Amino acid sequence: MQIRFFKVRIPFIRPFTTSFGTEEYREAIILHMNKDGIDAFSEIVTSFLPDYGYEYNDTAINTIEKFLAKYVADAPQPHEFLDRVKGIKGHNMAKGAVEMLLWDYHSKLAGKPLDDYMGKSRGYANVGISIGMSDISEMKEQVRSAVSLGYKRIKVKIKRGRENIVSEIRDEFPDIRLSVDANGDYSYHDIPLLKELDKFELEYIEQPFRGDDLIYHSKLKKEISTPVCLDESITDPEKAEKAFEIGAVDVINIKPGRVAGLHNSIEIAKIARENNGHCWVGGMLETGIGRAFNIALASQELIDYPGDTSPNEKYFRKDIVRNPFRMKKGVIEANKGDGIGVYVDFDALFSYLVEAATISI
Ligand code: OSB
Ligand code: MG
Repeated sequence: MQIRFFKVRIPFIRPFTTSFGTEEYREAIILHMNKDGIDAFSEIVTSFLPDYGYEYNDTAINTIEKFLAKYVADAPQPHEFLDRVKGIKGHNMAKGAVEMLLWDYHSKLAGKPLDDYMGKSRGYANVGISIGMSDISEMKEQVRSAVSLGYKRIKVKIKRGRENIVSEIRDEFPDIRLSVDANGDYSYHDIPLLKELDKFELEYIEQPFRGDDLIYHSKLKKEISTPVCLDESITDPEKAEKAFEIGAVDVINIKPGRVAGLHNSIEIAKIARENNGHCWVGGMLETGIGRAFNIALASQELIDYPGDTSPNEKYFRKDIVRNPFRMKKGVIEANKGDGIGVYVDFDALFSYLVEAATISI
């Protein structure tokens, strides 16, 4: 059997800026495997830089080629695959891409849409949007447009020193469900600064402190009234347990890539529920392939908050799938086709291609 890699580079319509930097294009890696007549796909959600986490595109490809691919030849169930690679530390995004390839394969084999195959689905995802940093007038314009399109929650990126983004947007939009994401830009000494944000009635503040922290987040939670959401810090179900145990978190942004796939994503959603917390599904600026996994997960009844699963047409002029998601009134319906239910547009994919490789297993 073979696994094929396609590295594509898709320019963003407008650059995406977070506290860790600006990206002008998304360099995505698509995985493909054909087994017993079934074509399965998935996407590695790393970027070309180790900026969100330590993994990046080339480490992910390398990890899959060297250490993970051999465990896929007999197409194990996703959880069996995770069990087999337990001894390989970290590299969750590499593992997650392979794990999701197996979910697509098995749901197609079962003849079911992924959201139904995975668990109890409501059949649609409640959708919010993530807005990158730029000058305040441009950000307000994007918020205005998102509100008029019906997004159920608006998240804006912030960083230390740009707290004015919050006051400016809250002033113009007093009633919207608003959140902020700092991608770890604040430090423990900034707690007074973060306390200032309480008056803006944010739905939550996402990842104020470093991606490896739980302790300072738990200290922060004692000082502020705004709920705390963790993204980077929650790398597996055990981390989620610990975060609730020490009072470091109210809400979890679940990204299947970050936690090594959908199996752990569902475990984390259960943990959030058991602890009276909340959870939603985040995004990594994926193509329509990665987005399909996110939408299937976000459709699960266990997921109770609107996520960052906006259609990616605001990022890319042309997707690499023939049936990209469309949002209506803040809702995206899960695909009805087998598996991820998106169909790859190979002309589009090849037009963005920068590298391809095949490994035999
Ligand atoms: O922290 O949620 C994040 C994009 C790249 C890296 C980190 C994050 C994000 C987003 C984008 O917020 C959300 C989306 O995919 O629409
Ligand atoms: Mg985030």
